[in-house]
Amino acid sequence: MTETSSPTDARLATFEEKVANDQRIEPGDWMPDAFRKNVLRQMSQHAHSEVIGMQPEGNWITRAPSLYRKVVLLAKIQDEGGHGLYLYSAAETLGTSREEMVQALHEGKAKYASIFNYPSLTWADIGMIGWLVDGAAIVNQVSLQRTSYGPYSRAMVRICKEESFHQRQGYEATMKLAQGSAEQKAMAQDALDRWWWPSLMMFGPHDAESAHSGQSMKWKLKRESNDVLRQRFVDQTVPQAEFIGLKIPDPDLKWNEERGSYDFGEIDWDEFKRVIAGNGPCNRQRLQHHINARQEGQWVRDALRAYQRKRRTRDLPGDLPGNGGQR
Ligand code: FAQ
Repeated sequence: MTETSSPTDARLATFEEKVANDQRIEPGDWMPDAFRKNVLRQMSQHAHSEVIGMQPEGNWITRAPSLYRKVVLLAKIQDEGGHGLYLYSAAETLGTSREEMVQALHEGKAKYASIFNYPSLTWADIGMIGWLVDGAAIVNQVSLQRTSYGPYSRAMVRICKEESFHQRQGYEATMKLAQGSAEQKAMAQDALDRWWWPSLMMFGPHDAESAHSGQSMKWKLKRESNDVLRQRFVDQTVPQAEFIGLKIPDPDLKWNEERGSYDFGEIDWDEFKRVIAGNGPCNRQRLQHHINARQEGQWVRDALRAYQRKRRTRDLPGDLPGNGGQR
């Protein structure tokens, strides 16, 4: 440290060195406020997405076409709830409680992924959510396994394992429809037509328009840019659609030999902006459902708190056997 440098300079230097050396920033480490704010913003958005994302799929649990499909769907939706919990817990290490994050969601101050503001109209939409939405989520999350904030990175490792199963079950369900009757194939194509473009929007605005990307990439919070990840998703998904005989709804989609990638059409950014501003087809319904569920579950949280208070005052009807009186 030079004579003129402050303790903050030294802590900043340590932080930057860790990032440069690909070490993880841990909750007890000093970090710039802007870093803390940005990680929290992204993680809370991610956690809310996992939880709100349960709604369009939950819509089909009672109408799944077979017991097998119902069991798979139930397991998948429970996984998504679990992902939300890992992410809220990881985000809480930054000093903001889950209550505060949920409050911000309900007040419209925190976002969640735009895709979940679209309705799931037919059973084929459930296949599409697994194949395309989880497919897009994995492309992003594989890269986030190396994010610089330790708890986020570790949560991602676990989440990615489960998302792979989600993508595969969605693709398999879609494949079955595509191989079925003419009506079933048409239903799958209709769902692909409706979910394709919103899936591309999941990756966020173009890099040049992305407010946070520059700084997030410098901090290695984001490892790859929105456009790079979107292109990877297109390149891996187009052959999957061809394999099952479905057509991607994009007249500009074309293999580019020189780039070794697909060229594809422009996203309707006005639609994207409308949806993230709260005016998509289901925004109000999704948020209201979450608010209602939260209110209906209040008694459970109250009962847990009352139990915790009792434990603290040791005013319980007896100890658990064999624990030496420890609670
Ligand atoms: N939707 O500067 P950027 C899943 C906002 S999990 C809504 O580029 P950033 C599992 C952005 O927040 C899916 N808002 O932002 C599942 C910012 O606004 P703010 C969720 C969006 O953060 C499957 C503004 O636009 N995954 O699907 C969207 O650098 C099936 C400017 O954008 C994650 O959240 C959008 N699509 O990059 C569950 C992954 N895009 O905050 C159930 C983690 C952008 O300043 C069923 N997140 N915005 O008010 C990320 O990787 C990043 O946050 C991006 C956006 C890439 C989403």
